Amino acid sequence: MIYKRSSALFAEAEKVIPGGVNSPVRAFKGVGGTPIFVKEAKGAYLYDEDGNRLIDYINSWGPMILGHAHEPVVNAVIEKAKKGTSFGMPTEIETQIAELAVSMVPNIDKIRFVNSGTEACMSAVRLARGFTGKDKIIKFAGCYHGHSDSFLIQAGSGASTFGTPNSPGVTKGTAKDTLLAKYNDIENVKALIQANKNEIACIIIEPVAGNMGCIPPVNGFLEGLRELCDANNILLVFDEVMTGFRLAKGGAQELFNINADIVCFGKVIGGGLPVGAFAARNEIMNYLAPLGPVYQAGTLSGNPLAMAAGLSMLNELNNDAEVFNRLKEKTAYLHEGIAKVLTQNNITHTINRLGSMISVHFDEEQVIDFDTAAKGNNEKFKKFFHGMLNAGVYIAPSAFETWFITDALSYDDLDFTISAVNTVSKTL
Ligand code: KE4
Repeated sequence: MIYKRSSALFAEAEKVIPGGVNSPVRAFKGVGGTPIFVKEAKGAYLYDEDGNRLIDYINSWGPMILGHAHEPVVNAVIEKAKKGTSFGMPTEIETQIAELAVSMVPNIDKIRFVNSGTEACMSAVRLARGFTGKDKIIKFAGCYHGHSDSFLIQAGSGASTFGTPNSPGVTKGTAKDTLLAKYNDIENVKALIQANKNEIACIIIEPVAGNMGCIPPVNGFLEGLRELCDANNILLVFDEVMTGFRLAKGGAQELFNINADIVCFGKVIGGGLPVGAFAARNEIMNYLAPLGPVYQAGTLSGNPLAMAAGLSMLNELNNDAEVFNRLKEKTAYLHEGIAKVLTQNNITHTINRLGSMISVHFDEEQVIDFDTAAKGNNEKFKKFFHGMLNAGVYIAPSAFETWFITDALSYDDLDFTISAVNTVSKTL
């Protein structure tokens, strides 16, 4: 594959945008080389600036679950744009998408729209702190909830596991209120709660982790968190920015039949436009301004253009009884095909999958948390990434990301992908 124009465009971008990108993961730092510039996309395919066609397994990191430029979504945006794009005043369409989301997702009475997953998770934590009157939060190593200060925390030194900033600009004062736990380790969570009695406002978790590769919860883990939260007056916050409207209509709450206290959304809910949201039962959501004391706001929150895209997307998913099964079956087919050819080529690997989320790890052992994900052979992953890219298949440019399956993928696309894995794995 030739990437001359992408390279030239990247050189120009670097002069006026930090690192040439508006979000770091796009810069290919995790795999080397220069990022691909996309010209346009349709269905399961990206068309880059050098005229290459790539089968897309990122789909804008999740939103394009029905494929790029999905007609009903595009038409809804075009029609809405003709009537104005934002007013900073209430519009009927906000109520329409809110009613639809509340009807699709269990255990929520109200929803507040924002402009990103970061904003949704940041606001959810503030609401949890305001509602409980407690300051500390528990997050999990390897889980990503956006770039709000409270989340940019790595494991603290020593047994205290108090957070320490993993980015300059995050203060020690902020970090001390973030406790870091191990994903899939309920005893570790229990110990943290014991060591911080009556100080923890919420536990925030990706119910299926997608930011250290795809890591499903082990049996009983989410149920254990629910019990610990109930016993200690702690709110359970599900960050469903990735899993929401992807694993099922009702997301992970429906799939695992577990009730979270606050649920965060992003990606799919916006149909490719900037939308995040957080939702809960009335008792909690009524704590939000202008009803209650917890402040949260946004100029473009609920703007009609983004709402038009999101409403169209949610309607498509809500009206198609088979879409989540099709996504699940396509992902299982891909899993089986990739596993078969990697095994035939004696490549040590493990594949994690749930619903339409999947990740390939060049790991000796099962990947169940950040530590085991970090043991993956990153050099092998880099070669794998570039080999697949040259074969015309675009996967996540990082070993710590998930592949996102779109319903626009045909079984021919999946077979093409499996064949590419077979060819590439002979070079690893
Ligand atoms: P945004 O602020 O990027 O819309 O959402 C933050 C976020 C929150 N929660 C989860 C579970 C997420 O996965 C994300 C964002 N995901 C990354 C991909 N792993 C977005 C890609 C990027 O940062 O450019």
